[in-house]
Amino acid sequence: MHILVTGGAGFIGSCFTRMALADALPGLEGARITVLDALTYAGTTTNLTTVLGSPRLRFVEGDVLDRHLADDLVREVVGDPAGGAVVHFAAESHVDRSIADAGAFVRTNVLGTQTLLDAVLRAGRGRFLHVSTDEVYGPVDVGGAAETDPPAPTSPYAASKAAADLLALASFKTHGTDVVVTRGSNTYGPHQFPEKLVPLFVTTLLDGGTVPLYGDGLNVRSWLHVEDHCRGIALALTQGRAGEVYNIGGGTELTNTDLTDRLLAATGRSRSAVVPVEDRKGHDRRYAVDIAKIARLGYAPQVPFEQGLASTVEWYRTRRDWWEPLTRRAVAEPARTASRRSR
Ligand code: NAD
Ligand code: TDX
Repeated sequence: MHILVTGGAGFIGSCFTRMALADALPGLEGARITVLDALTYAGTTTNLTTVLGSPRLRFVEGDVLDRHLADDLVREVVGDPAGGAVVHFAAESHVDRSIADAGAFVRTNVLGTQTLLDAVLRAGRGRFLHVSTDEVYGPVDVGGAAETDPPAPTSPYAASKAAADLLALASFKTHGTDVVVTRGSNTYGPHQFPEKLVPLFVTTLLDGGTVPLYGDGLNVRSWLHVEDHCRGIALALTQGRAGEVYNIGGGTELTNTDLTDRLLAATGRSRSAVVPVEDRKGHDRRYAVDIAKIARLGYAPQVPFEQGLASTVEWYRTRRDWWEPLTRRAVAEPARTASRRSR
């Protein structure tokens, strides 16, 4: 199989690429991967250093909004004699940035997804897996959102992802495109850009700084290790039914305060390192998904949270070479979102 992985230089897409090339994703053994990534502030080829020499990997720097490039790459992967597919990770992914400026979110997440769907339609075959998020359901008071629950997104980020989900499903219903959508929970692990809670707090605490806890700290998130997320995506890609949505969760629900306490313990810092700050605008209280549907395909999270968090903290402790250049860059150009980067 030949897979076009958009956003393959980012956090989850690069994990998917590394795992696929290590034959660690059941059903995708031997797959060839073409990564398409614009190398925005969130993408770096250093996430692919260990696999860049693989004869099964090709890296293409480019934008999912580039219709001609999308046509060429999609045609190439679906024309592979072993079959081809698109796994679409590329997105603007940080909620706070979408609150500050939603434009890049609409361009990449909505128009970019439609550009790829059009390319698949023109190619006439090939599965399109859209990597979406539990945030499209909006806040969930009790229990877990089921795939049949209607989208009710709150933030501009979540609204752009919900729009992309609906466009992907519309392509299935209208044109019969072979579309599958996954909706994953908050994902953590190595190689995550230090702006999301876990990597921001870990790197700041390791540096002796203070971390900003929004509002009362009691918002609840459900945590999913990045390798479990990738295994779920691979399962939906190989076993999922066309036109269907699959939630992917990790099962560990924590308030932000609980999670922060664990990160303080893991980095040897005290509560005085936590600064309560003004709440995020429109801050969703709780996300949670019901994973019964993908469990019926054989999915179960494999990484125990304590183990996954400990190894993630250890990764950041030992990989300053990875994150220090990124944090320096972010300090120099904080508001830059969709701009190109040199490698
Ligand atoms: P990320 O921000 O780490 O990576 C995004 C990647 O997409 C980067 O490599 C970036 O350079 C690339 N990109 C951005 N705009 C592009 C464009 N116009 N053309 C080509 N490439 C572009 O994101 P992530 O955390 O790895 O998330 C990947 C996907 O998973 C996203 O679609 C996100 O919505 C979804 N998701 C993320 C989480 C999470 O907790 N991180 C949870 C559920 C779903
Ligand atoms: O500095 C912070 N302080 C803080 O209290 C940050 C960055 C976050 N928070 C809170 C807000 C959330 O309740 O921590 C929680 C997690 O925040 P983020 O890491 O920004 O994640 P979230 O907003 O929940 O969204 C994430 O999960 C779903 C990803 O960013 C999305 O890409 C994914 O779709």
